[in-house]
Amino acid sequence: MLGKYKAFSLALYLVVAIVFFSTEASAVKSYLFRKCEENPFCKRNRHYADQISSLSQPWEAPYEIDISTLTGLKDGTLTANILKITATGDKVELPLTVKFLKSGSVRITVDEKIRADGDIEVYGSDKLQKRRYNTLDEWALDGHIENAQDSTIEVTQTDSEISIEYGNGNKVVFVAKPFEVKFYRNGETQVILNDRGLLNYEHWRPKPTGEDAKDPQIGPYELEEGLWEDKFDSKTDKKSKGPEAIALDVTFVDYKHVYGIPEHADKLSLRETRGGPGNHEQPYRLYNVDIFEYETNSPMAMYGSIPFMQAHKPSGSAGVFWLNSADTYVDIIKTKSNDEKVLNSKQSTQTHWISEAGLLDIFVFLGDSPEEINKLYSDVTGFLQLPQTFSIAYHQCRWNYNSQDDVLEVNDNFDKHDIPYDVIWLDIEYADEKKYFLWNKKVFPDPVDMLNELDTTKRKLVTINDPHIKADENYDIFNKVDKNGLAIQDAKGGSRKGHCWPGESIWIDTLSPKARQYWDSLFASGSEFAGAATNWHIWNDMNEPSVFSGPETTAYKDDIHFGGWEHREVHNVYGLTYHNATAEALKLRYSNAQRPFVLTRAYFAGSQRVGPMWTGDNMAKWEHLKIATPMILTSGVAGMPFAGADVGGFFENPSHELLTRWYQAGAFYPFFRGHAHIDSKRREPWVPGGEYTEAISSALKLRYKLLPTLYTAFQKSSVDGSPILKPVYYISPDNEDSFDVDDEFFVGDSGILVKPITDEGAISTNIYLPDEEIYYDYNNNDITLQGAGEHSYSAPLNTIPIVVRGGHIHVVRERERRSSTLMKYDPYTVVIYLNKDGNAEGSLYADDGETYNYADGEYLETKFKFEGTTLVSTPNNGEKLSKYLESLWIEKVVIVGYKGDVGSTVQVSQDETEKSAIVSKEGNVVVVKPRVAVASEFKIELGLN
Ligand code: NBV
Repeated sequence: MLGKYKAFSLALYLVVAIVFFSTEASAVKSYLFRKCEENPFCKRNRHYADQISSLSQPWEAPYEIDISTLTGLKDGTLTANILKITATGDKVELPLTVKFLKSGSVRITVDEKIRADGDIEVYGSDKLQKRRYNTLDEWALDGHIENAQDSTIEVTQTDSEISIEYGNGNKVVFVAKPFEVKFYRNGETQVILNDRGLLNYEHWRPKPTGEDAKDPQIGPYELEEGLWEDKFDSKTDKKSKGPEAIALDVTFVDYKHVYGIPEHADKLSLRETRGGPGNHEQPYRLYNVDIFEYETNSPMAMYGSIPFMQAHKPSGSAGVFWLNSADTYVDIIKTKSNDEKVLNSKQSTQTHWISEAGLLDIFVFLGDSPEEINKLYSDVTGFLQLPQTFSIAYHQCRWNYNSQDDVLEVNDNFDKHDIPYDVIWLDIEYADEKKYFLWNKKVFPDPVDMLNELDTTKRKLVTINDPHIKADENYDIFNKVDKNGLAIQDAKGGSRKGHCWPGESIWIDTLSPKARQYWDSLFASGSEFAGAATNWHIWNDMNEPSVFSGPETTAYKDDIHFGGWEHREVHNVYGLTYHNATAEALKLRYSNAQRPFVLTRAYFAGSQRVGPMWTGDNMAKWEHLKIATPMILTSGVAGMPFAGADVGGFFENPSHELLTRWYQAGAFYPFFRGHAHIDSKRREPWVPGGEYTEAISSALKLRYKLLPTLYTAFQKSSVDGSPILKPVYYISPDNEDSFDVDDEFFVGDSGILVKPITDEGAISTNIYLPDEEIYYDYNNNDITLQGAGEHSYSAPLNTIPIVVRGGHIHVVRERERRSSTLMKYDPYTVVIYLNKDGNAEGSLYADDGETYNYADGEYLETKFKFEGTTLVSTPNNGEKLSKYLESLWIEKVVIVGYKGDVGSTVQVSQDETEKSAIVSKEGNVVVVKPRVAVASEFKIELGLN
């Protein structure tokens, strides 16, 4: 029986795959993905907004706080009821909870009483929860959130409003009628919720019966479309829980720029979405989908969703986190400065958030700088997991390396060409008929041997693992997942079947603890797949989830997950649950002796705790190279800084020049991987040859040299949530001209400013300097640039435009090795770029780059400060210093921009001993060879001899 069915399903799969994934036509299949007006919940809310904004008299939103229900402050929390007055005059109770967090943020949650009490009818399925999805905290939040102490909060209440002072200089006022929430910081209004009265909480009501039955609860500005059933692309979504969308407007007062809400292939400073020159017509959509051949400069949904937006203005920053994992659209309008409706008549940004289901759950963050907002957001959703050093080195991937011999040959070729790399990757073709956890033994006869062989040069292997499981009764994993109910279920209660790479498939439901336990067992050490190898890591792809035969290439919204949640409610967080399950399984495999590495394509808020993401299937086109920079910057702004884009472009074949320029940009991506489609030609770094390979090789060597600087930036991000690649406005928060610069970036706090070349044939560019500091040309330290504005920079093929801002110190390793692990014991060079006053500061963080021992205090952390003629290091190390950390030393100090004479020796003091060291000066660059340990304090004084 299955045999016949299999043949049919294979044929169908081939058709589906050809239609969706043919490389012939290279344009996004936009008809597959729903525009706002094709997605009824979005259409209803945009329509509501349009109607209200066209009213000639002021609009009074039908929501109010019933002040009599307000409870006293307890455990940093206030509660009250919001009442929604429906078209029929009924009052719907919407319990409001306001939490003040210890970190200084506010969380506002609005539930729906009748659903929370379970007093509703769910049509068509008895397996579903009646309440709105309320366990998203478990996935998206860090789990260690503490509420503020009541003594730090001051509540004042009148009949019409509740005013609360909290945190440092923050105040929030809840206006009772119509419901509105205003946030202030330092006396200025910052953020207003329901400023425009677009709050729309679709309450439960009985389904109107009969063919043409009208819903009596529909108000004058509301549409009835799609409340009870939703059809798209010949698929019908039986909306068992009826209408349940939520929407709210959020105004950022006096803010001209907003950022974040990845993932979109668009600019860093978000555009308006209601039309007009340079603007979008469609709202930004957050819905994890396997978008194929995506277009650039678009608000279309992509593989990941982080519903976090940051706003910045010279006097401060703000952030909003809309904690919701359902299909979501965000409209953005910037008011004109002469608009009389706008407060203070300055320019503000109005946003409108629309989600199909779930709770209304919103966090508001106020701060003085963008970094402060990153910290507040990460306090809630968690910090980046400090990665292993190898994972921030270079990764070599393609779809596919075809056999064990192929892998080992590529590995050897790197050595032959003297090019460093750390990880080789295997795509889906390694698996026997795409049955993950089973090797195709014909071409990979002895994978464990291959892993061991790679280990001799300290290289690692990553294999791909997708959430679809081939429906094949001879595949043990399928049987176990299917029979034990560990797959996503269809509305009828069986495993949801659909099509993906292996043909007919089912999808593991990683919301289920049992499914995760089973997943753990598949990665256990000693398993047939990878034996006891310790250099094996994982890549999670297709975890939106991608379902070729499903609506919008993903799962059906009325599918069911563990706990009785509809797929609709958890769609955007599913990818995180799968990514998390894989990373937890690897932790168990390695008994927590090494940090897991798992790359993901789909992600949500909180994924930063698990592992890196990449921007999916880009194309070998200049415009894709260009858009990768703002995409990676946005990811960092939204708390997911370990991000990268396929170097070279996934689809099609890059010219040698494009490949070279992409490696030069990629050398700075936090996640740095070359990757290519199965139909593309080989393009490993040595393939183009001549000047191209030379330039690629030197970009790769630069990456390896900078690993200590990057690792220091990663560590900082792991404790304060700051981006690894910083948008220019982070460095010049007062300079409005810099707020939309997104074609260059700073590397952590190193002062290194990179402007990748992204135009064909370009041999020079303009670097924008955001301030009046001295900047040094990284490629020729004798050249300086100064003055806010654009500076021309010559960049022939072998040159990456890089300048370094005076006043910063960064640390590098200069010995060239085959992989990052082989650099582990190498000495450091401290590089100092002096500012206008002749001073500079910086830091270095180091640990074993592999284990969690740093959490027990096994790390080095040193601050460097150069003033006038003296460099002082001040270690602030962890409590335990291993022999390894004590062995780390500095062989060279380079001081750029030093004006004085240095003589021939300098004084170096460390651990109460003094010695002299050799010094030399050429142009404005001083080089000292001090031989000092990193672990203890030292001082170097110039100009004494
Ligand atoms: O597994 C094959 C590819 C993979 O190479 C790519 O990186 C993913 O984004 N995968 C998508 C599936 C098919 C793409 C056409």
